[in-house]
Amino acid sequence: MSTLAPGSGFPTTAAHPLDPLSPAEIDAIAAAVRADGRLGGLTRFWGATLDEDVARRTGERRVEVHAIDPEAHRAYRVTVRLTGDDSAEAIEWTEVDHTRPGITSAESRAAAAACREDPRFLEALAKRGIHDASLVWIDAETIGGFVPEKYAGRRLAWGSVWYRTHEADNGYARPIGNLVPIMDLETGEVLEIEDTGALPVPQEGGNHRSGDWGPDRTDLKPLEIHQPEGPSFTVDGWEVRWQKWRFRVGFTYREGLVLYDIAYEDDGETRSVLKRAAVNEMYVPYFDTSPTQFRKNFFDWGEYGAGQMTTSLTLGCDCLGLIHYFDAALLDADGSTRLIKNAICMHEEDFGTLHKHVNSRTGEGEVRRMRRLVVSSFVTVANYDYGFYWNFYQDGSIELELRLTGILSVANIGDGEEPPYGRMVAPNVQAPTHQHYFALRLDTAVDGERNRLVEVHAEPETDPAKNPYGNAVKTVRTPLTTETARDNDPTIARHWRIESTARRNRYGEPTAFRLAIKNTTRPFYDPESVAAKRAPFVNHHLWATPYDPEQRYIGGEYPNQAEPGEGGIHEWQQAQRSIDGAELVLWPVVGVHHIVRPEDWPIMPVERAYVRIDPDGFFDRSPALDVPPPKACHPDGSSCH
Ligand SMILES: [Cu+2]
Repeated sequence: MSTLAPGSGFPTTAAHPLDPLSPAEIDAIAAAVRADGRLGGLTRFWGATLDEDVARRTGERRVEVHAIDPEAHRAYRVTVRLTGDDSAEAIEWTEVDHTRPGITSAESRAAAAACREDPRFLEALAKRGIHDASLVWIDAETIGGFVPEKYAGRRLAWGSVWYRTHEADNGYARPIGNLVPIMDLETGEVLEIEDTGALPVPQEGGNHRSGDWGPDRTDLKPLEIHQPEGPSFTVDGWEVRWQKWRFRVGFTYREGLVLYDIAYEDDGETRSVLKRAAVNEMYVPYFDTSPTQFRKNFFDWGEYGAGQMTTSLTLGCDCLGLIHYFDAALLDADGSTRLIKNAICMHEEDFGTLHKHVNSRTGEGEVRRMRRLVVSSFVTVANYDYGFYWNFYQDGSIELELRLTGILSVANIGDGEEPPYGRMVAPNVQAPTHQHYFALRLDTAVDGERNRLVEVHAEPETDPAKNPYGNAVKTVRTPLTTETARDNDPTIARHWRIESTARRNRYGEPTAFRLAIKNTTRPFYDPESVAAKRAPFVNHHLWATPYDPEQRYIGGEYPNQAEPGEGGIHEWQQAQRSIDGAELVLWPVVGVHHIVRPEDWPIMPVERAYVRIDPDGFFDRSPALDVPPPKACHPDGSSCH
């Protein structure tokens, strides 16, 4: 059973400078930008994002908006000041390269519509036996690194093409191979159609509704969550308190769910841990050279926007129990305000054993059950669905759980052919091997604004005098004092400590949290490839920089159609600034190398990846010793609840 907790919806009080933009504010922002008069009627907007640095320093709410004027082939980054009472004024216009802002939903739709009317495209469909273009989907895909010379300077996309046998059919199960339209997103022109030969259109459907693959199983009994006394969390506007944790929830156009000012209430004292936490970028390269696949490498946040693609969660399905939902508001491509109902879900979960010990001499046992608070949202990037779960635990730890599900991005393949760089998932359908990289941004604040980064690993004691039995293994701590990029190595227990510069624990050590990246991979492609040049940040698993309000996105401000290698953290780090006792920003990069399984089809069971942020000498002992025993625990251990 699931119930809506009181206060769900869009918090109506804009009480804090970091609160997400409200629908009324977004209305005012769009009106202020349009009032200037320099933009044409077809202008598209790419996001409205609060200037968090100004908001934090001065309390003033300034917003950055991108406006793309397709008729003038111009784009602007407009700074808008919210002046209170839901009014706004545009105070600064900076022209930016019109090819560079991310692709808007309006552009995607217009490009698809243009294809459906293009005689060359219709002819190519007809060659494949498709005569109703209304059943064809065309997704506008970013083209970075593959802009044809003759179209330099144009705002472009290439199209992936999908077929449905009827309106309700899953198009992502029927890829149309060897057919790629190249589209100008401003003029609406289909510049050319690449047709490298018709392949058989996949015949097997990939729908996944109840009953599509036979009757549903019938032996599943109800499992219900009851919270008769209400949730253990409290919510005030966008601020949350739960089990000594407190933080603010936020939402941005580009990064989606953001958390601010994560702190722990320790014996009446509020101790800061993280100033800001978000998934900053996603990069997904594919490893197939076929004509419809070789361009596939996407910055899903910087080239589209996580907020833009965040989907509404549904009560009782995504989350169980007593649920608090936060709505989110967005500036849509056409300048209207879009409210995403239930964009962020918050609920508690039982998470098994917190700690346990049985005294086998006396038979006395102590066990505590772990509860966690889960703050989550889902982003649907065309076929794929990504879940972002920030888990807070009673033992002082924080975890980001990444969940990958949805529909694989597949390719059409000829009869009897074997995919050289993928797996077959259905007749004439192969799923290319690919990777998912999630780059986090963590602005650290462990017991104060200034932190130190220390790398830790295990190594054998090499001094024979100290190691008479050969069993000595040292834990080596290496301070990282200059901005850097490090690689994970679980075989030597490598992890990182985020140390306070202001506080020590009772052993004299700096108080700290430990960062561990539980899932990693590395790029395998040629260093000269487009993917390698476009996303150098995936070459390492942890980047560390000093805070700079201008350095917000690990892959650069505008990865769309960027010159490969232009912008981003590898450029910032050339300055080799000190991070010793700095306002530290950490950028963990979590990679998943996805060798597809037939069982990932037609809809992929959730795959998980993790980042852990655990207290490491932040407390003097376990902070969970005051968690009470379960209420009804039978002495024979037969049932606890
Ligand atoms: Cu995948």
